[in-house]
Amino acid sequence: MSSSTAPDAGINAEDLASFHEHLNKSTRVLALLGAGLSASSGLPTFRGAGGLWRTHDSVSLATPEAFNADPSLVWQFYSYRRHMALQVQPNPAHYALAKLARKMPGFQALSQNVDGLSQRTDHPPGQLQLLHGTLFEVRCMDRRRCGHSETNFVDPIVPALAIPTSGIDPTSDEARQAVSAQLQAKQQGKDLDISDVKVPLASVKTHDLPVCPKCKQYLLRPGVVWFGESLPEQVLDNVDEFMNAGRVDMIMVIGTSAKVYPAAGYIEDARAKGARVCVVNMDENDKPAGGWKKGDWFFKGDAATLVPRLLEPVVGRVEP
Ligand code: BJW
Repeated sequence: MSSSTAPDAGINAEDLASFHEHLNKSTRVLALLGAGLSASSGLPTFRGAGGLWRTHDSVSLATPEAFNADPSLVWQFYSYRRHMALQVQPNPAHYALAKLARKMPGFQALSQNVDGLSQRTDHPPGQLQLLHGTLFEVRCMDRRRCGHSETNFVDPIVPALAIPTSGIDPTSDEARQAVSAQLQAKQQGKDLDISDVKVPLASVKTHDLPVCPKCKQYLLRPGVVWFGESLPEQVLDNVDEFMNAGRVDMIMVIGTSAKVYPAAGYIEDARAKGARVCVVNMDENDKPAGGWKKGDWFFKGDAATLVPRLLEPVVGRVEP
């Protein structure tokens, strides 16, 4: 494995040259995308430092069991994430990948991200496989009989799930004595950060949660893939079709811990089709499950900085 570190000092010139030489010869390329791609846009990742929502491990809220046990808590988690995703912007890596898709018909991005940022670039939808769904589709809990699903960008999706701002009177004693960022935000009428356990969380009654407009009986739920659930059939078919269509030149593994399956398994599937593996990550411990192989690249650092530089020979300059 070649490895490049210290993005501030620039990418190791030899690694960059060998990556560019291979990219220039490539026609069939995959990119497996994870939460680290959107980190510098301002969205938290799942595991590690940003992975705690209040006292809850984010992964533990992403299950049907968590939703069934406490739909209000899980909806508050997803409503917060929908709100956050709508506040932030795609970063240069999202744009560079979209440009690669437009320049290279044999490129497919396999995204585990549900934040909708890639879709807000002009990434062709046919070259973006949303493995874990999207925050901006919601569907009826009764999938089998009702089956309703809809695209929904309404924020908040129902009034009870609004992110509290509750401005306080700036002339009050409370305001004058405010020292914490939370209180100052409150003064200015800014969103409170309900991912912080120190900020009180309103109790939302189940009957105030979004209800299916079709059957009017069951709750709506976020259109994402939770643990134990199957990935969207059409998406799985699209990936299989790509894998079975011939040799794969390269798979770029960008900002993912590559711990969740079947997504992580696509790295070895691509290798089996001849692909060289290029990992872009802040953490060198987040390597592919099968370990490093000869010919792999590891570029350490922020995806938003590295990906545009890696793709520059094909996509040109993408300005930050
Ligand atoms: C940066 C950076 C910067 C930070 N720049 N980098 C085979 C073996 C074992 C288990 C299984 C298996 N097959 C299936 C399973 C079970 C299970 C599974 O994988 N379990 C594992 C935990 C072992 N899989 C499933 O249940 C899947 N369903 C399925 O397979 O159905 C059939 C079946 C069921 C049951 C048994 C067998 C078969 C469904 C998986 C759904 C995952 N859903 C989630 C939630 C989506 C909704 C939501 O967003 O809330 O998807 S979980 C969560 O993890 C989310 C993510 O997409 C996914 C991956 O996380 P990601 O993106 O990698 O984030 P992080 O935080 O882990 O990593 C961020 C990385 O970025 C880090 O490496 C940082 O260093 C890096 N980074 N800043 C570059 N600026």
